[in-house]
Amino acid sequence: MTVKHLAAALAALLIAGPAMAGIAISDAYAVAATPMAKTGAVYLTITNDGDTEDRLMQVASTAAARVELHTHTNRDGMMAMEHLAEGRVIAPHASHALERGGDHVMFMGLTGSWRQGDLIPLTLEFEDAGEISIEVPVDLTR
Ligand SMILES: [Cu+2]
Repeated sequence: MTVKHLAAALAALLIAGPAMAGIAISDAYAVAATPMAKTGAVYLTITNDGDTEDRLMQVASTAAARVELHTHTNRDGMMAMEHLAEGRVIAPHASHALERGGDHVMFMGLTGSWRQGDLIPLTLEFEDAGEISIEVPVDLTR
């Protein structure tokens, strides 16, 4: 392989790269009911720019004893929370919003109080994109 061919192969790899990890996180914010609350939630939007579906498998944080991906269900008019043990599939070229009344990252047993502007560490683990770590600002005004 000539140097020129090698360069072309590397360029092809670089172009192919983003399609494999086509997950972007946006509009993330964290809320707790009161400063004394023992639970909190994070809402955010996941965008999959890739050509294949990906799956949010796990969530983790040092900010709480337990962190789980939850959704809300409506059973006979009763709203209940459910642990999404299988995670959430993100379709290719689509966005999925974790929003109030729907999916959320649930923090149980907060290690400290959440005040306006605090940054909450959160790691999202995707099947294909791998681990994405972000810092989520507490926004009690939303
Ligand atoms: Cu929940």
